[in-house]
Amino acid sequence: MKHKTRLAIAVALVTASAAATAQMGDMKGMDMPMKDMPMKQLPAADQVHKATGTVNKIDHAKGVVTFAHGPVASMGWPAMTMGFRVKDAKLLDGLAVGRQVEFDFVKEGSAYVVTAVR
Ligand SMILES: [Cu+2]
Repeated sequence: MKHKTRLAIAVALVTASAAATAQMGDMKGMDMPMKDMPMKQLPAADQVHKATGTVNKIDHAKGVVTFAHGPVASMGWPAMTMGFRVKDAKLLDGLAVGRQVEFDFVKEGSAYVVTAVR
C-alpha cells in the first residue's frame, strides 16, 4: 500500500516536471520573436550610430557613398554593403574606393545619412 502511494507521487512529480519543462520550452520559443520585436529596439530618431566600413562606391552626383560596413549593434544590423547619403557633400572629398573608415550616421526618415567620417 505504501509502495503504491510512493509510486503515484513519483509519477505525479515526473508528470508535473515534464509539463513544466514543456512550458518552459514554449516560453523559450516565444522569447525569440519578442527579442526581435522592432518596437523595443527602434533607436531614437536622432541617435548617432557608429560603424566601420570600406568605401565601395562614391556617387558624387547623388551624394551617396556605398560602404561594406561591419555589424552595427545600435541598429541591430549585421555586416552588409549599402548606400548612405552624406549630410554634406564635402564628406565625400576625403573618401576613395577601398579606403577603410569609421563613420557616424543618423536615420533621417527612411534614409541613412552619414554625418562624419574618420
Ligand atoms: Cu547596412
